[in-house]
Amino acid sequence: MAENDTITIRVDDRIEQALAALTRGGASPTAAIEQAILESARRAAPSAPTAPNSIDSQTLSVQRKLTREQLLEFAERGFIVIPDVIPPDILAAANAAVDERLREHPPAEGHAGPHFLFGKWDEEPALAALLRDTPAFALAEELTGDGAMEYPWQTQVALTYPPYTDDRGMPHIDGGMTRKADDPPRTFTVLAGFFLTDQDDEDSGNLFVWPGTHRQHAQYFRERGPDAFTSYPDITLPERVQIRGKAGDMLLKHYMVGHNVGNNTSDRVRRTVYFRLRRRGHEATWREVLQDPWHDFTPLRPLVSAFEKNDEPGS
Ligand SMILES: O=C(O)CCC(=O)C(=O)O
Repeated sequence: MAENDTITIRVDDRIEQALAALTRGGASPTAAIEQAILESARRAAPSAPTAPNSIDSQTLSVQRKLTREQLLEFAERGFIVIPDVIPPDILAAANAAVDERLREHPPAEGHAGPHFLFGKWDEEPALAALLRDTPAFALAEELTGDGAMEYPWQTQVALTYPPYTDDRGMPHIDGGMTRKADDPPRTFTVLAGFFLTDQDDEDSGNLFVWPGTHRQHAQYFRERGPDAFTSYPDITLPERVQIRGKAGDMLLKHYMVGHNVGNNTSDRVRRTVYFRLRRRGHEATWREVLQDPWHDFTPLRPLVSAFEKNDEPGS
């Protein structure tokens, strides 16, 4: 990361950050100011050291701008992992919220494999905070342009209980593979994932992804038409990779990158929280989105010509 891509945030600066986030979410300016002050006071108060990797909560060094290399990597491979986006107090609160959800909805006794808990954004403040009260949303918005992204309506807690080995060997694309032909697919723009546990070892529940398949899938839908999205596209798959990250890191993944639940042969339950983000106006344009991997990503368009010269829609 280049030095001028990093900024030091002190507790007082968070008032400004929280205000921007809160007013964007539709709150009145007065309510936003009250909430921002309360939020800043809450953060400034000493908290119990429950975070897995405790660091100084008064001063955080976080990346607030994606580098050109990260933008290029996202465009080419379809995903990036940004380290240390989540401060320890927000991480600890999210883990506590997951503990609570698991008390209400535990997996079956002896369960091994994926266990998903879906909730509503408005009803899960400790999970929403991962995206709303950190630099995460602004970082995601850099892919679509300032002010272009919407907050999601849903939260997903993705857990993988060991021992689990994925035997499908195949990716999927969310939201369309089992739809009825007359129903529009539930496409979106970017998957934002937050690691609540370390996933930096091989087979520790890391998400499986097939790099670059967002571009292959778009090519397929240009050839067959977007209404062909009722099953997984018949493409030659590249080698899959495991997404690696530490608790507190954030994944940004292009919607159309093929992915799947990864193996967990570690001795710990894997925890990730996902949000499916849409660019404003996305839903009406799902046919264009499936054919043009840059449809929602205006800032990426000038960067992609190097590897997309002969592969642009309409060429
Ligand atoms: O378990 C994971 O991280 C992946 C979940 C997944 O593939 C999905 O929700 O579409």
